[in-house]
Amino acid sequence: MPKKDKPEDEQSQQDENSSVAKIAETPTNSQPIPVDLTEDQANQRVLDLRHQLEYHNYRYYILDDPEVTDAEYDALFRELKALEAKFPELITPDSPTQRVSVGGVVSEFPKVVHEVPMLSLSNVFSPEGLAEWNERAMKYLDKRYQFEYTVEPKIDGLSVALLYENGVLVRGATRGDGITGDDITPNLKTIKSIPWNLKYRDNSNEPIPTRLEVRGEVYMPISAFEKLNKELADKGEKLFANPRNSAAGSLRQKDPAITAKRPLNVFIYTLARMEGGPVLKTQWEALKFFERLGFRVAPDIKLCKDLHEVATAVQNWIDRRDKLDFEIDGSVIKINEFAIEDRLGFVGRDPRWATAYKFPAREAVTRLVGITWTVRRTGSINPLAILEPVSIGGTTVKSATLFNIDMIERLGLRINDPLLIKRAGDVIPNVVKVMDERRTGEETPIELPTHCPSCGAPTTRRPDESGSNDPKLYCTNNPFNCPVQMKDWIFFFSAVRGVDGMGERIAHRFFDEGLMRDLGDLYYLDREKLLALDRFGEKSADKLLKQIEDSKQKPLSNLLMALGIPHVGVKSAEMLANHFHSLANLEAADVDTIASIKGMGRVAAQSIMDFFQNADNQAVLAKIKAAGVRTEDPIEEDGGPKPLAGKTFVLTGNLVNYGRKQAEEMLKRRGATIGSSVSKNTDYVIAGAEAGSKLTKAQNLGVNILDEEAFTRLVQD
Ligand code: 3BA
Repeated sequence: MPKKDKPEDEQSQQDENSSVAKIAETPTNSQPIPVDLTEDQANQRVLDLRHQLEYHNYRYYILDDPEVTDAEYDALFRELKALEAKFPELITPDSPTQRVSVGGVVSEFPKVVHEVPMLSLSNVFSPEGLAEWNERAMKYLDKRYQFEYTVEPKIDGLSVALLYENGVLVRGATRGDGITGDDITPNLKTIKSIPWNLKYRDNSNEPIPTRLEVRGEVYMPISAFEKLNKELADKGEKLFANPRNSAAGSLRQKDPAITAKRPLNVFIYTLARMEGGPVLKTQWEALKFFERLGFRVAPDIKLCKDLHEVATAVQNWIDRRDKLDFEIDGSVIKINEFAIEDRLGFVGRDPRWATAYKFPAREAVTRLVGITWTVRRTGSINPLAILEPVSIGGTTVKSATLFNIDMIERLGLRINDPLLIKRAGDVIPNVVKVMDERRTGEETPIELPTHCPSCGAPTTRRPDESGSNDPKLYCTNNPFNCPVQMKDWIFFFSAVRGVDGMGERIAHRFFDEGLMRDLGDLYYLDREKLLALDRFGEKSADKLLKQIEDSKQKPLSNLLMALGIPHVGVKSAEMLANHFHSLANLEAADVDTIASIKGMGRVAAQSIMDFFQNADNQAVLAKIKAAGVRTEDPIEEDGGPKPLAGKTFVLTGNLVNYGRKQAEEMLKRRGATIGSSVSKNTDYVIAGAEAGSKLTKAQNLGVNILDEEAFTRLVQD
């Protein structure tokens, strides 16, 4: 077993069990049961499965570091259940199927014995499975009985029990093995949504229960989990694999002050017992009661009249899964009436009156076949993990994002590594972690490209422009010398300009076929040449040319954005357009003027200067202008004429009759641009009393200098 950063006692506990090491080599060998299995063979397999399940339970519940996916665990569990059903004489009281949980509880928290055991839930995986569960419950009672059901989201967190005496929270505990849990009252008290004192939120005078135990799920919102991992990464600390693990890790802190800093939350979903409160007859009433008492209950829980409504409600949760800020791994269906629950009772550890409809797994383990390095328009060279194809929830996954080279290093990634992959929604999957225990010894290091895969220039490593700490690999060539950078830039430019017909493949093709060398060529595409291209029909050619023609009239901010100037995003493109009104004004501006625009940094200003001073870019811009592309916005008319349009003014010293801001406003209203420092691009300096170095600089550069009297004449009309 690989040594993990776990305390001594946990580690030795693992090593003592020699079967663990054996299991670890083949963690998920779940198999269909052969029909002609002898009892002897079945017994062998049952023992093997129990060892495996026990081990994985320990990894999951105690170490919070599972080695198999939930789906793989479920498969083993189902195989054991099926074998025990076929050979009931093999069932032993200590089988994982007979117990709530297995494995010792490793902790120094005080123990709590749950007076009402915390049970578990049976699983179904399909509408048919759900119908079978329903059938079994019906059979157990009276077939003609019409059930009502509640449908809840199944939060992927940790079950906890909260005990209130006379409305005061006196104890909070983990589920543990269902019989005994940990007393983590101080930690649970740090969770803002757990009330310390109960009161009726509708101001009812009903008595507060003298004794009340509710149970629910503690979880970490996905957004908070991502933020936490980012902070841990910045500090170079070990990351949590998923929100559930990070919630578990946060709850298990010995120091509640640490728990308090973790954004945990809770949903309450079941009543364990109550004394001195109202008589509640159904799960629905219980949920409403929880809300009245100030507990947090999951949103959109449905009360359903029949199985058809249940199926619809479940499907709703499947559809919403990717839009929620909490992870759900299924939906929980409960028979509403408590009276029926009591009559149904339990099978082993599972109540007959409830089941979990598990959603398709979104995780799978597969191998890293290789890395492809993709060059983007900014010159960044990004890794994409090429995977041995694996099916996740019905979709074949062949690749995963790695974001940046830092991720490769942080994961300790090697070629051939067994990886845990997670796919959420339609987005391209993520690598969660390396399954260290499944390494075979055939893993080889990943070599970062020393040269650009597109142009062969040396690569360099630096933080990306977002200002994050993540280093990226960059090509040292500019796009005019690096084909893939230019192709991606052409695609980006066209996309921002709204030329939808210019997809990534077409953009690359036009470049490869010599129709475009740079962005400027977009406006010079020749219809005949387009038609000469293989598989390019008249219809698509005309549509494309029309889109390009239409795009010429887009506002200045769109053009600035589309140019892809480093550090210029949508917001700054708009600020630049508002301030300068024309490309020509911006091109003529000096770095100080640009930097002095509110919200514009010096780094961005310098980047803009560099962009416009580059001769290759100037040639592209010349083509764009010559094509009749709109490069100015009409100045917002506030009535007055704009005699100072295109002129840059710098103010220095104190004016007697005007405040500084007031003077600037008067100039701006007449179309002037205000700069913060003097350069050769400054048209006029307004010098008041006690003017300092700016005046000297203006004199040295030969910039026109106006005194207050001249200023007054300028702004008179
Ligand atoms: N409802 C988990 N068990 C749940 C009360 C029963 C139950 C759950 C549930 C047994 C969820 C098993 C552990 C346990 C409290 C036992 C839910 C969720 N209902 N909505 C039917 O959202 N994860 N889990 N927890 N007692």
